[in-house]
Amino acid sequence: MITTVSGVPLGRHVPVDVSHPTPHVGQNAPMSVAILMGSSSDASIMDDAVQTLRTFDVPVQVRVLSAHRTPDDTIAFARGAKDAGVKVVIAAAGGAAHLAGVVAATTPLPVIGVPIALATLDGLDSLLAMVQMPKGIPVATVAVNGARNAALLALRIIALSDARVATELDRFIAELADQVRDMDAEVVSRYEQA
Ligand code: RP5
Repeated sequence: MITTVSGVPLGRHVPVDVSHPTPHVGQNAPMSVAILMGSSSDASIMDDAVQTLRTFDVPVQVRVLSAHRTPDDTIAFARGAKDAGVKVVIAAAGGAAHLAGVVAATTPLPVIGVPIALATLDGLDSLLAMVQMPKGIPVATVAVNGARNAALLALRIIALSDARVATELDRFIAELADQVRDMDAEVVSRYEQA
């Protein structure tokens, strides 16, 4: 049961250790989601995805794999991901962000791209590089720095074949709605008094 969704805001900033190439979460468990990023500098954004998936008790593997700096490692990982038990890949990169496209080209798994905003161009470059994939090889691109939605989309995919995750997602969505109703009540009350 997810008691932390409303109690602890998803996205609290816990550093992600991406310095070691082996998974540090669910090491002996079957993998469900692989979170790839082009650099450890992306981890501060992608931590939100890691924490979201952990909140739902979905095993996560986090790796730094660069399409241009470690292309062989990236392709090797992508080619083996399905047999390794990965169900969904989340790929985050900034700039000429081809990581998600390269991964999607080398695995049949669904790939969710997270465009990372760098200091120049505010992430528009990353967004266009991911979202404008030519037809044939899809990357489901979320918003710039949209790590949490990437995780939630991955959870929706997993929920198609995992009743527990489906139930937890339903509860999460209901809690989101309750939070907005609370906001509504507070704002209505504030302006009624004014
Ligand atoms: C991309 O280049 C990475 O995904 C990162 O967003 C960006 C900058 O990388 P660093 O120079 O910080 O390693 O490949």
